Amino acid sequence: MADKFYITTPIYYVNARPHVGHAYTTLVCDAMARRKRMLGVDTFFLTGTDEHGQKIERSAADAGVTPRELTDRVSGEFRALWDRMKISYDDYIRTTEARHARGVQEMFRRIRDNGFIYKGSYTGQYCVYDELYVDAAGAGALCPECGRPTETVSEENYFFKLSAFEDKLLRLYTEQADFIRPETRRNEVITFVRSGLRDLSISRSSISWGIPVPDDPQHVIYVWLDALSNYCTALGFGSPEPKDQQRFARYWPADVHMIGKEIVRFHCVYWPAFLMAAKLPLPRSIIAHGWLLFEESKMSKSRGNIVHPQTVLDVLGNDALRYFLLREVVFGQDGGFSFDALVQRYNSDLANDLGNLASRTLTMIARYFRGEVPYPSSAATRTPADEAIARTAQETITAFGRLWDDYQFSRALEAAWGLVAAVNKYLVENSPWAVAEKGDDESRARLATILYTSAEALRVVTALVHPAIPEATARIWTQLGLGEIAQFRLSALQWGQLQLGTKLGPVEGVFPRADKSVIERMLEMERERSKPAAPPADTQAGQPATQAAVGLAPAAPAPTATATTESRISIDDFAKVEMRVGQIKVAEKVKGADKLLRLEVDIGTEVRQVVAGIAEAYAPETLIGRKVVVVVNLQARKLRGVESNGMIVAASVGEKGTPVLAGFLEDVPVGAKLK
Ligand code: ME8
Repeated sequence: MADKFYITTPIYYVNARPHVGHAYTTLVCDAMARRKRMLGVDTFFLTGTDEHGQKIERSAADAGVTPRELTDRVSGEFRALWDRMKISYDDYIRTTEARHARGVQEMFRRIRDNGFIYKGSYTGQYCVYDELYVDAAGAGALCPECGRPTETVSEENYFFKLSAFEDKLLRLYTEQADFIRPETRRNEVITFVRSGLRDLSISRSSISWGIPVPDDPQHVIYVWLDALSNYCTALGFGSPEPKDQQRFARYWPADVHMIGKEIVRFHCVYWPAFLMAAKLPLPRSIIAHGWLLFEESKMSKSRGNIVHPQTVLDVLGNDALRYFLLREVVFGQDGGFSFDALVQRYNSDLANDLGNLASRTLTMIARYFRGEVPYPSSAATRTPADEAIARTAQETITAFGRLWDDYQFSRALEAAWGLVAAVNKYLVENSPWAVAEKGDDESRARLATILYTSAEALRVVTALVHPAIPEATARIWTQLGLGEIAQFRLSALQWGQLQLGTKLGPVEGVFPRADKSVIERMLEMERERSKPAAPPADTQAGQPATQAAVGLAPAAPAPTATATTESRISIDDFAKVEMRVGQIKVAEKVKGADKLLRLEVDIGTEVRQVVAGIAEAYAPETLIGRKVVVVVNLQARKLRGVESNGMIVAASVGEKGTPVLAGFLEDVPVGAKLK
């Protein structure tokens, strides 16, 4: 087993207040860190806030405060929330700290001294929302990541020779197969890198809210180079202090960078390239999880559909939020958040299943054995039902570890609850309350065995799920008379360790049942907490674009007026056109055709090859993963010898009919029908 474990969350932007999406990433990391510590692994868990860049500078200006005031306030809010959620972080880095600036400058210097930085001039599009340079798009073009309008940047910059790392990165993804997980993300990254990497601008001279470039303070360092370096600077990278250097040497490279799927490119392409250029070891793995959706779209400030974790904490508590998210969301995939589902899970799994197991087992030991764990009867008199629980518990220990280590948190918890259900059934079938009525010696021995078996199974489950629901399990552990759960070594866990005669602590319920009114209460609290949802200022609204199609034919000229009444079609005519949401998996130029791209588009039921006349407006690599509208019931045609099975819908803008792909502001499932 590795002797150290270093895990990080993304550092969160301070332009928005924390929501359940941020809490999800952080609590997953916290749960992983807790299990590692329980296994005796020297663990370092880092989180923090990302405070520089144009986006933050503007948010502060909009709020009428200085960037420093904004960052102090919001960073403090994130930290207070993590403290309330008992997040066991070992350090909290802020990119506005001096220790960070020093480390980032050292990173820049190393990359420069190794010959990977040069000065050049950049004119192109920049998405302030994603803090991303966007390739191959003209003035006013929309960001391929978020769909917001980009801004033209024209300045002298420092450039990073990203193009020099294409082969090295591809080799990394092949040789270190679990560098990027899950597999779908890995494939996207490989396709992106294979389609060619351009050098990257890594400084800005038109903004000042950032870390100055060493020896050239007119420039500030690109916010993503600044932000990514936090994973090193927090450990002490760039510090002259021996103790910082030792910490860096001890924990770097990171074992897990946990991120949401939208920042994969920064972590899996830019970050390893920066590290290679600085001649630093690479992280062991980057794990990208899916999004939490609320009312079916990605929970985010700009959509105004966030849930504040505080609401759930106020009403149902920390463990309820943690358990729900770890159990309900299939890790790696998008998952919906709803108050109904939260309360249902809480009541069925926590209040009913685990809560009942704990309270009846402990109450009966208190009542029938004066609060001391009883002696089970000799092996010869144990029943197959007793043995089955022991076996299930032992199997659950193994299965839980295997699933958890494979990031299948939901299935690991399901396995643990399988044991809970088995013991609850065992209790019903063996009715210790009825056995207790009898009072003869044999019945007394039987009662002891049943209650020992349930208490031991309860101990096993409690230890296993402590990283997921730390507070209630700590209380159950104390009630079992076992002291501090954090001191327990999970690596030693096996059936039969509960010592006979262990004196129980005071018994109390851990999960009071929630009635239906709590849903309304939480919704009301959310209404109070959320400001009225104004449409985001930076969406595409008002684009002077008319719908046209690009696909089989080059972009059609933009119509000058909408159809007259006479030429309108019936709804039945329209219904003949079948349009679906597709996701681009592969994009490449068609040889010998300047305007055409060959796309492979997942339309839910199959992956289609479509040839689209959008090559002059979109670089292929910017399209991977993008969701588009596909006309799926057109007859197949060949263009330049390549078969096209459908058409991608786009607006045709301006005199030249520049195509702008139709898309969605909300996240929509692949295959969804348009009507
Ligand atoms: O991207 N569902 O910061 P950020 C699940 N500063 N997770 C979500 C989520 C959702 N709806 N919304 C946010 C940045 N997250 C950069 C990172 S790292 C060097 C710099 C989580 O405030 C998820 O982990 O936009 C996502 O990657 C992160 O918050 C983005 O936070």
